[in-house]
Amino acid sequence: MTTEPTPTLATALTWLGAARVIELGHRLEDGMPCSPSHPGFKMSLLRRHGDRVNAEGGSGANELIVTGGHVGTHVDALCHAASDGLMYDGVDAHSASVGGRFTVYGVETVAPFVSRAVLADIPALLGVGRLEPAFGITGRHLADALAGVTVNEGEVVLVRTGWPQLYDNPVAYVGTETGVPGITADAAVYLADLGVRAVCTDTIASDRLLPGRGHASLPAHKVLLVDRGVHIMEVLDFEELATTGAREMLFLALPLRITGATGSPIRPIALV
Ligand code: UVW
Repeated sequence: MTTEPTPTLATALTWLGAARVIELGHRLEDGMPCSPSHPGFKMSLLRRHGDRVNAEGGSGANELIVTGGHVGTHVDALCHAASDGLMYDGVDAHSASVGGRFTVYGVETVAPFVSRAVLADIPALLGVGRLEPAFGITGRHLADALAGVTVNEGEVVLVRTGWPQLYDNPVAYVGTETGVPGITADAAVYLADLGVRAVCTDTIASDRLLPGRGHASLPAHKVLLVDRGVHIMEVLDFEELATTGAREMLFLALPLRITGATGSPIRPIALV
């Protein structure tokens, strides 16, 4: 018996047939930008070729990698944020962390992201190359940027600021003193009301960061992760995607299944 693909699968297959694969993330490497809230990335070869050589002349090299779970292009699990000691759905944050890991909402419970995504290109909307430091993206900006594009429940919204243009200058990109553009609490409510599963941004913290305030105040994180159960992906890069003019795409990002962790590196791609 043959079965017809579901409309969703048929759409995906059509996209795959015409696909251009666009990387939406950054490489993990020493010296990359890192939020002051997280331990940075460090990699070192532990065993080099020639350290141990077998009878046939063969050898294996390997490395030690040390990194925070929220370094580089990553996804936030729902246990990453709490407000007044409570996580999403009123789960008590203290009792949900046992033996150095979370027993509820750990990143291992986050299913792969394989869905349609839409791009809200805010610099294109405003006719600028990239947003100014500390620029606050509102729900109105998002509605205007997404005009004419349907957003369905369970999909993903990519919010572009143009900030990856500064990625090679970690101090400017992290923006502790100068601020970083990002979504306001108002924008977060707008996105959650769309029913999306995740919001992806191209900045270090997704939230708008005010000058001199560091990464301490993250109101959009509270709205999305704690109040509404919407995942956040950060440190993506939509610069190449923006040049294609695509406003919708097939989006894939797979978290590592690290038991009880609050976040995980991902490799997000768009098929357009
Ligand atoms: C920051 O780096 C502030 O982002 P998050 O902690 O949400 O991963």
